[in-house]
Amino acid sequence: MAFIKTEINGKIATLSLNNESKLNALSKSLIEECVAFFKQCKTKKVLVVLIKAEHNKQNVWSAGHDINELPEGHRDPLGYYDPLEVLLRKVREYPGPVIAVVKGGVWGGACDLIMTCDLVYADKTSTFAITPAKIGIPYNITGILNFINHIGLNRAKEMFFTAKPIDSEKAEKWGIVNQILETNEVDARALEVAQQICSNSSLAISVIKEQFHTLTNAGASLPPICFERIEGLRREVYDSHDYAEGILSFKEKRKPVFLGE
Ligand code: YXS
Repeated sequence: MAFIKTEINGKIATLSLNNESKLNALSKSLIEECVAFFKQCKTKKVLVVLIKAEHNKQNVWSAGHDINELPEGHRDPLGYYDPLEVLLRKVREYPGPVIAVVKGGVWGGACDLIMTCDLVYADKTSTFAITPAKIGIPYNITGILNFINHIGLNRAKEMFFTAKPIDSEKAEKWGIVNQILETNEVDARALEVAQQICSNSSLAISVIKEQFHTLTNAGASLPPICFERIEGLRREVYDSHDYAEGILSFKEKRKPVFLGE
């Protein structure tokens, strides 16, 4: 594997993001390797998957969706088959707990990934930011619902509207993470929890995980006209000047000049 490191040890597997030159950005190639590994874990009846990231000098756990792979306009950047959305569904659907082990900055779609994991253990240097507004991107329904379900409406709005990182202390208070620990304690704590889980019934756990997922989505019925209006609004954004400018400014390493159109 070129973009992830993997290990399977009995009922516990470890997947480590390893895309150093792009700060572990969630590129299509990296996600294809993650999806293949989840399939391997299922075949080998792994119950718990730990998701970590190889350290880089910028201390970034993951810089989120690979911006270079976003369409440059006139196409939904976060459609159902977008690699990021495929990865989030793999985590949600895996028949066992997926535990994120976080050290450093978590950006954009990687923050959605963390919020999709079943448990999160992080160190004091960890920060969490969801940044579509900073890049001019229309986030999608499942992603926004994920944040609302996790941290509530006002906090989700603050994260989306400011696009600013939330520090580890606030992340623990808001329930983004289960526990904040010293950097040299995070891995051991996550492994301890994984081992505790593996001492229980894997069948009961996989059914309970499915129940959690079904129940958190139970109230989210959306009349077709509302869905269509949201998709129309999102198209206005990804057809806009600001969307193209957000991506171009990142590539040109300059501040974006948004016009609100
Ligand atoms: O210029 P080189 O080739 O050295 O590459 C640079 C960056 O271009 C690259 N890189 C990325 N490449 C693709 N996709 C990314 N998301 C990405 N982020 C970084 O990594 C090399 C080093 O980055 P650099 O020089 O900026 O490092 P830094 O220490 O000055 O700053 C670190 C960050 C993380 C603060 C900075 O790289 C940054 O702000 N990255 C973008 C974080 C972000 O907003 N991610 C959201 C991506 S879009 C997404 O996830 C969703 C679709 S949404 O936007 O809706 O949330």
